[in-house]
Amino acid sequence: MEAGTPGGISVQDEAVDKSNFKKCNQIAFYRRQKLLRPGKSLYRVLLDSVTLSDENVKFQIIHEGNKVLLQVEIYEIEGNIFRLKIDEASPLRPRYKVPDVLIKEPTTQRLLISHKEAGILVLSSVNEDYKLRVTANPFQVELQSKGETVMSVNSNGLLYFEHLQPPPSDRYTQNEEAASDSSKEKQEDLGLWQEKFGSFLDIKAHGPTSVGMDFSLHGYDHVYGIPQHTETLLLKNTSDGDAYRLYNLDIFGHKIHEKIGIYGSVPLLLAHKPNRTSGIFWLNSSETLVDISTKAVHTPSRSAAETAKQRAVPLTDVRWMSESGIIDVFLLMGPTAFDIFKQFAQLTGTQALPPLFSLGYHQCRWNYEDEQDVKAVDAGFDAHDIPYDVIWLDIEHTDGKRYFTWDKKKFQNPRKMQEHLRKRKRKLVVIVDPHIKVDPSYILYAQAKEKGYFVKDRNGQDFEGICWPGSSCYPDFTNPDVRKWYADQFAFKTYKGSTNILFVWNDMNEPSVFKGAELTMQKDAVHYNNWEHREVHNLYGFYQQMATAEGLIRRSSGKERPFVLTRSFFAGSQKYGAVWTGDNTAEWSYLKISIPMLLTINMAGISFCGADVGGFIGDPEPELLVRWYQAGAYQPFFRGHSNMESKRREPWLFGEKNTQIIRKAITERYVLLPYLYTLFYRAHTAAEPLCLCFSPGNALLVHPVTEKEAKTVTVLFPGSEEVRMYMNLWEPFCLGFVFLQIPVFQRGGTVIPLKTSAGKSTEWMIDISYELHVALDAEACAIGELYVDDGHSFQYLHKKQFLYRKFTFHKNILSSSLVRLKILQIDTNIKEIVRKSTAYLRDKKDKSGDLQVCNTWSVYIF
Ligand code: NBV
Repeated sequence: MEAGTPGGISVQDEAVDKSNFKKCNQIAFYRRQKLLRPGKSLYRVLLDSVTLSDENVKFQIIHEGNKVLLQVEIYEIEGNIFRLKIDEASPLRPRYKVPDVLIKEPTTQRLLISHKEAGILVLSSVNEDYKLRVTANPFQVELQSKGETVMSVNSNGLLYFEHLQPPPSDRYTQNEEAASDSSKEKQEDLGLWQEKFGSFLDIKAHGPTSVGMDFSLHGYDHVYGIPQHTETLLLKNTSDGDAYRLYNLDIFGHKIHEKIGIYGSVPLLLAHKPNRTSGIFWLNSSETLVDISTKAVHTPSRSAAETAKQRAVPLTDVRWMSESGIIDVFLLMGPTAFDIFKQFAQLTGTQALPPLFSLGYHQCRWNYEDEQDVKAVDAGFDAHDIPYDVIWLDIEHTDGKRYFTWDKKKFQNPRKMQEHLRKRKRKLVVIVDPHIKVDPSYILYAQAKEKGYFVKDRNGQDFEGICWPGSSCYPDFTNPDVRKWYADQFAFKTYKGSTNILFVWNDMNEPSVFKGAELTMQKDAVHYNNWEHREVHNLYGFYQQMATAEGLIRRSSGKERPFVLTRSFFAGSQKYGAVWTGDNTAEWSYLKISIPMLLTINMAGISFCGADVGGFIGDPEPELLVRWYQAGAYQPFFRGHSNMESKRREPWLFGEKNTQIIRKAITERYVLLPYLYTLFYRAHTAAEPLCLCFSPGNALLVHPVTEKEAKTVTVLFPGSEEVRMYMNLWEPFCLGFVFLQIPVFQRGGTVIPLKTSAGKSTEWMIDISYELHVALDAEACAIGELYVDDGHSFQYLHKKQFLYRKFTFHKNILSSSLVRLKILQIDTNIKEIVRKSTAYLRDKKDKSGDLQVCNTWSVYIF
């Protein structure tokens, strides 16, 4: 992937060299686990060992083959969640248990043992709604809700647990000469104590440590989640190919419809059937593979007469396999999809409330060259009357890729440049990658080296890898002291040339290591408390974003909300900011796949996500760029970005017609911000994901156009029929039916708050009035809400300084009730709008009889 350029490294081989990355069968723990086929499990419960406490039920299970004992703990957690933990009963050394992802130790409820005989143990939840039926031989757990089996655990006998062993004395690594060729080959094939991939050798100091388990989801044939893959929303059957891989990797030029993991992972899978949604959260940060297989099972007939009518019920088997750690799995029982989102947020936290500016449009490029370039691009937006909030600087703004510094020739006076932007009510985002240039005169390197803050290699030396600055070391963000030190680097007096309009972008934090195995860090590198990189790999980016967000909060003495974009993420990353889908390509298929990819990330708790508008790699044709703006305008994080080798693509470079459509798309976004911000408030406080059913929130249904020269688009309204709409990109017009540029619908029964017009940026819009869009349902009613605060501080939290109003339209009157008020001025404005809207609607009714009612979706002209 890399080629030399002066001062560092540059990339640009657009095709992925697939041989750099493993296929499933090149992963040793996967091969080992796959030797275990579905069948009767060799694990048996020792019923005598069962103990019950307020907190949990514990018992031991024994492997009939190797006689190793495992300790099982079952917890019921408040809010319809069950937790199953399995660890070795007496491990040689402690195994890794993922810290810092759960926001607190979950509150447990006492389980009751309602039955214990004949090899069966039945545990009941306090309210008796749920029962866990534990079968002793073989060990299996069935989770029932009011008599209905929802999920079963280990019913295919795939519980797999490699216990820690001392290294065998005749291990061929120690006695290579003596080992026979065939035993060498066998060992290598199983990859127990070492594993080769190309020229890379992973030495496993603690030997094989893999864990796995199967779950059967009864009645389900729709499963979702486990980002990040370039795949469809509905997860596919993996029986005939690769498993879904959760291993954060930097795959430049990644292809679509592949199951290899890219950049970030959230090990949460959701299963949906008509009356129930369930979730499996597999809390493990080592490399993980997920096999999915859906089949139809025939339910046993109750009587001979029924035989002919045997019902085929779907069943989805999900097999999780991780390289290391323990089994720590949360079974989220819903029963609704919204309950699942709440349950996951109860464990891992909700979306941080972003500063309002970050919901505006972001203009990025690798790279905006210098101060003049930044000013010119900024001025271009005003000259072309296009709103935008943030301009971004990529790696070239630094002094030789030393983050927290500036290239002194190109950015002679970064503060002055920021003051210029500040006057224009705009912000700056700069990139801060994790790798640190090996250079004793670079203060960051010197300090971290001296304090011992870098990740170590297996020999105890600082791990060195190649990245943009050349030879680089990697801060060990898993260490709380390192995170604190890193956060301190963002203090205004330490980060020279930074001001409070500067925010941060964390890239390359999988971590990306050119020339490393699969272009990432060696698994045998060593972190804080002696944990190997293999244990924490998927957490590296999560921790860097955590430390960065903390730094931005601290530089404002705890007053201001941070904005941090990260490429790599894990469960819980929503607490620290936004994520994006990485290096996509300027092709129609990438625009199309970005939609299910973003919906999947949303389902996994991270609402603030987006894809590079236009496609990062290559040059989009104008129609694609325009369509991408139209889609991006309705996605939570909205940033145009392009690669170093792509042609410039500021929105006004494609002729007046295209500029006009892009202007319209961005302007619509700004007009919609009150609604979007309210949705973020809901995500933040009530864990409601921003985008579901292609819709931001539940009031709008957006159907982005992802096809070239689209003339029609078929829209499937939730719970309703398909409708074909006619499209015209260049000239929206009406002909009996609605003709649109892109279809955006408002659900009947909703009120959405908007601004009456856009401004140059969010800060320019403070005084622009609000407007309410009311779409009535069949009963001529509608409801909605609006959240407003100062848009940047934590005062909404500490001093409850915000406005939250609910709107109701009923019996021809639009009324609004105050949920919370502290911002008087805005509220007077809102009350006035409500009064005027009611008068308007009454007037309309008087003139034309009944108000127009729309019981499904009304068209919101875009
Ligand atoms: O820092 C340069 C790029 C960045 O523009 C892009 O958004 C990241 O995903 N970065 C990757 C590193 C180089 C990619 C070839």
